[in-house]
Amino acid sequence: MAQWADLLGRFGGVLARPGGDAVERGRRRRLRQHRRLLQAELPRALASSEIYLVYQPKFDLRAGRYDGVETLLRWQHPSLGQVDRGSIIDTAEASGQIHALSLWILGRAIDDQRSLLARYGSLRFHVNISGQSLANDPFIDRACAMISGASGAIGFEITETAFIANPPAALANLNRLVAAGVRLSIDDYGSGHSSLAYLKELPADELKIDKLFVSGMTSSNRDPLIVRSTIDLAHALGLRVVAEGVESRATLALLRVMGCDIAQGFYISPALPLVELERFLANAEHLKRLNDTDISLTPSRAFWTRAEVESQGGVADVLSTDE
Ligand code: G
Ligand code: MN
Repeated sequence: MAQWADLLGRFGGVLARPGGDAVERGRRRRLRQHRRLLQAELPRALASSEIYLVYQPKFDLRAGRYDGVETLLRWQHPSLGQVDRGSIIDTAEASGQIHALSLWILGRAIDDQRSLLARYGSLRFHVNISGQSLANDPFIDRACAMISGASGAIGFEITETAFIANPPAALANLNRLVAAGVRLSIDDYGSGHSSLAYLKELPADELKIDKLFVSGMTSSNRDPLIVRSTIDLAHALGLRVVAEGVESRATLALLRVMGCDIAQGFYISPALPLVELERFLANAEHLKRLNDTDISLTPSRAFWTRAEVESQGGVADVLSTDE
């Protein structure tokens, strides 16, 4: 009897879920090994050209021209292939390398911005910054010094993690960045990483609506209502609105009618290496395509309620485009 109780105690979990825990343990072990590998290789990869930056254009819907670019990190590993951006950031955060990585990204972005100065000097370069770095005074000192030497405007995209560790310290640092000319964007708004509480506190200039709500906007009944209300809320608070994940002409047209300020997404352009970004910016056909508002949608149509949208059978019905 004692033996049986002992066995149950030791193997009860496994008996209850045959194989389940072993599978989960295996998955976690592989994840840890993967992270350890990335962690060990990060410094080498930064010094080589395995890690590089790409830039996704942000299009100003009112002015009809490009407003800036978002800087995104890529790691083409020789044996692992393209490493997921989230894993790179998680690894750098867990191993104390995040400040060095963010400063490397900022430095590279400033260099690339300078190389575009002659033709595209007005483009603001936006960089994603971890909440850990925002709470770190030496990081902020270094970032402000670098930004004071930049040839153009810089923006930081941040999420609520900016506030988690030490809210007063983070706020003081954000205000220092703003004083240094940095525009702050609240990233991934609505996806669970940002909340209304942060809208009240952050000295931000811009709100980025998560692609979760934007990419399906013309095929969903609720998403367009959420997007429109968020645009109104942001405007009431004096924030500019960026919609990310714009994947179609119909979505761009709808956002324009709703008064959205800036659009970003595959329909405008995917993130591009610097040389391709330059080629994209110089191509007048793209600007023509993005400014083509020849779409049958009347402004009043942007102010539906859920009941109206549902009774019309969805937003797609009131949009007619020749995509
Ligand atoms: O949340 P953040 O702004 O960091 O996300 C940027 C990511 O979104 C990049 O990895 C980029 O490749 C991806 N992305 C950019 N444009 C689009 C788009 O139009 N649709 C989708 N699904 N993803 C996009
Ligand atoms: Mn971002």
